This record gives sequence, C-alpha cells and structure tokens, in this order.
Amino acid sequence: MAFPKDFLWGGATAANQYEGAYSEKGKGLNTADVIMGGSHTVPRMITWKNEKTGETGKTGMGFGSKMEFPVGAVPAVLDDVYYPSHEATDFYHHYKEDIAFMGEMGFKTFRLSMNWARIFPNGDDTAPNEDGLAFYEAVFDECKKYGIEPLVTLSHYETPLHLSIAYGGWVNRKLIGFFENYAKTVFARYKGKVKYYLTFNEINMMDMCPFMAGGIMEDTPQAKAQGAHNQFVASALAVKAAHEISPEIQVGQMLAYQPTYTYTCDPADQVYVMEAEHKTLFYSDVQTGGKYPAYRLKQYERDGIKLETEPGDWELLEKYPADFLSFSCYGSSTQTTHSDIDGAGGNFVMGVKNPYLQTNAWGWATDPACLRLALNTLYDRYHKPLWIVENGIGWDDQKEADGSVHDSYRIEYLRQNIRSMDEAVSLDGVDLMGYTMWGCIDLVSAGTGEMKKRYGFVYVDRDDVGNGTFARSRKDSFYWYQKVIKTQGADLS
Ligand code: BGP
Repeated sequence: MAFPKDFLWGGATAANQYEGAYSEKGKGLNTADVIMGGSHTVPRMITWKNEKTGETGKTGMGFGSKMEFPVGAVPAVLDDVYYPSHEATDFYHHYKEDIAFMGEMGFKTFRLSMNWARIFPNGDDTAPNEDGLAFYEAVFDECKKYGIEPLVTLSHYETPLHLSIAYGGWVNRKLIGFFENYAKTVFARYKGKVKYYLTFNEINMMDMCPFMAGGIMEDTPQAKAQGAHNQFVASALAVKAAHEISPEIQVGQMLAYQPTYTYTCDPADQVYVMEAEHKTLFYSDVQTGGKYPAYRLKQYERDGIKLETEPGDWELLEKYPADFLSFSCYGSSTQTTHSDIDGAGGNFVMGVKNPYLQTNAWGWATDPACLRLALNTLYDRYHKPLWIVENGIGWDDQKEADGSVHDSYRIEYLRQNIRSMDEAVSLDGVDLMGYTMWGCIDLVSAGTGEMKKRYGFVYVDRDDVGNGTFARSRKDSFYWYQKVIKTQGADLS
C-alpha cells in the first residue's frame, strides 16, 4: 500500500467561503466581506464608499477586471448588495453536524481557516475577542471527538478590513507585527489542540489579486512585491514563534501550483513556461527555500522595484523557512506565445485549451497526471515534506428529490487524481503528509462567488443569490471517499 498509516486524509475549507456569521459575536469586517458575487463571465467586484460625499460604487479585483478606487473611496459594505461571505454555507451554526459528516467519512484531518477579524476585529486591537477564540476552540474540541487533526490556515484570502483602510494592507510593514501577535495568540491558546498551521493561502496570488491576497488597494508591481516581502517576513516570524511556544507545532507554506505545459515545441514557448514557473516558484523559493532567487532580484532591478526591508529580514527568512510545503492543484495549464491559439476560458492563469484534456463548465482542465508532476517538481526542488491541501472539481450538481446527488464525474476526477498522487509516493518516493479535498462540504467559490460551482461530498441547500435552507445531504462521492479512506487509498473503484 502506497500511503502510510498516518497519512492525513481529509477535506479543506476557508472561513470566508464557508463560515458565514460575518458580524456575529464581535467579529469585525474583513476584505472578503466587501466582495460581491460574480459568475464564470461576470467578474467579482469590491464595493466602496466615500464617507465624505456619501458616494458609492464598485471596482474590479484584478485578473481581467481592473482595480481602481476613486480618491477618497474605501472598501465598504453597502445596503442592498448581496455578499456571499456574509452567510456562506453557515458552518458557524452547523459545525457539529459538518464535523460529524467528516467523522463518518473517516477524515483524519480537516483544513479550515480562522477568520482573523473574528479574533482581532480590527486587526490592530491590543486584546483578542474571546468569543471568537471560544468558537474555534469548540470546533477543535469537536474534531477531537472524531480523531480529526485540524490544519489551520491563519489567513485565507482575507485581512481585517480596517488594516486595508487605515494601513493600506500588506504593503505596510506594520502588518507584520499585527500578524505576529495574532499568530502568537492563536498558537498559545490552542497549544496541544492544533499541531498544523499554514500562514497565507496561495501566497502567490499576491501577483494576481493583491486585494484578496493582501488587502492591498493598489495594483502595482511595487505594491505587490512589498506585500509579498512583508508576508514572507511575517511567515518566518510565525514559524519562529510556533517553535518557541511548542516544538510540536509545524507551520507550512501554502502555494497555488499547477504543472505548466508548452502548447507547441517552439523553444520560445519553453522559455515562456520557464518564466511562468519562476513567477510561482519565487514564492516557495523564499518561504520554503529561505532565499530570494536571483531571477526575481534581477527582475526587480529591471523593473525599478525597491523593497523596503529591515536589517535582519534576510536572516529571518533563512533561519525560519516553512516546516513543510502545502499546495493547491486542480489540474494543469498550457501556455504558448502564439496568439492565434484559443484561450481555455478558465479563471486565473489557465492558458490555452489542451486538446488532450477535458474541462469543466468553468474551463478548468482535469489532468490525470497533474499531482504526480506537481509533487515531483516541488519535492525535487525543496526536499521537504509536502501536503496537497486543495484538489477537486467544481460542478453544478443536481440534487434529487430525496437529497441524493449522483456525482460520478467527481468520483472519476478524484480517482484519477488520487492515483496520480499514489504514483508520486510509490514510484517516486515523494514524502507526502496528506491530502485534503477542496470544499468537502459545499461552499462559496472564491473565483466567482457562486454557490453553483460546488466541490463537496456533502450538498448544501443554498443558491447564488442567498436562497436556501442550509440543509445538508450526502452525495454519492461521500460514500466513495469513505471507502477510499477506509482502505488507505487501495480501493479506488
Ligand atoms: C483556490 C482557493 C480556494 C478555492 C479554490 C477553488 O484558489 O484557495 O479558496 O476556492 O481555489 O477555486 P474556485 O472557488 O474559484 O472554484
């Protein structure tokens, strides 16, 4: 059997897409709370208000829809606008039921994120919000009942909104201290209850979506480079603090990674793909590898980017790299420099259509080899333990009258992907800690804000505009995954 006995099988979620209760018990607003829903063709927008003039409006978030706030405007919640994060799929009030589902499937781990603004409502508060801390404590205690090890992301596409408005988000070095304080508070409070943490979800999304990844309101190369640097330093300080608080705690990096292919054998395409890989791997070269790579420093030089650093930054990065490298991987992307070739139509950086691969309704390609390739690339580069913390397929599932969902397409996708992961472990000897399927209980899509782009083993009754009872029901994939975990991945039939 390829997978070791202690392999961490499970599922993954994020507070802003799952938890809801956006203003309950002292929680402050975060950046996700001002982002509207969209669709495959309509981009998500950030709403804003000018407090002096009372004027309101909306702006894009990057990748395809430009982010531009008028002078005096700040991100704000507006009346009569629907925000998917506000209720999401209401984990806050359903956590016992949901964790029982996870227990029934045999989960060994559950990846969730803590909502920073639930703990520090403004981000710069001196004391934490006890109600927020108590909520997560109850969640961890519930996990324990089922022998489920929590894997906690400290910041998954959200930053307390006050830190954006008053400080400009992660472009400001002051956020390093606020984050360090948040991390220390959490590590100390849950000592003995939580062993595994991740700092920033898909940290490399800073390049594409600085508001989502860092609460940054200016989409410039300078701001994004500084935002990334500040997050690297904050991550290193989190690793340091965790090890001081308890040698049991491990803090990982979280990278969005997918293998990238050239569409043609034109050498220019190969160079293009190398540069695309550099854009991603820069983030793990620093956070997991401990050093800024030369290719990035050269690029900063060419682009006139000047990092604001402090003495000691480089030593911190080198001395406290991530303990392990986790990543999301949904498929692969195919790239070319030839402009006559059609785009694949997915979001983020999906590139052009690969004729060998199937895509879902959102243009995301299912690639049966992606996990083996990704695991080998990352293991060869860093020789550190890896953890697949997101993998799955979004589908507009149809629920039958009895609550069942016949999601054979999801089972097929997961079968291929788990097989690929198995090969990386059994054939190539990659050191893999675990696998958490993305969106194990249905939740809001990060890219589109839709509900109908579902990923879960459990269906949640909720639609794109906020209707639904939040009732949960098991999909066919629920029983399939239960069997996979029970047989340690041996039975994928
Ligand atoms: C990753 C994010 C998740 C998640 C997932 C699926 O980028 O870390 O938050 O949502 O992608 O993407 P989407 O929700 O856009 O389908």
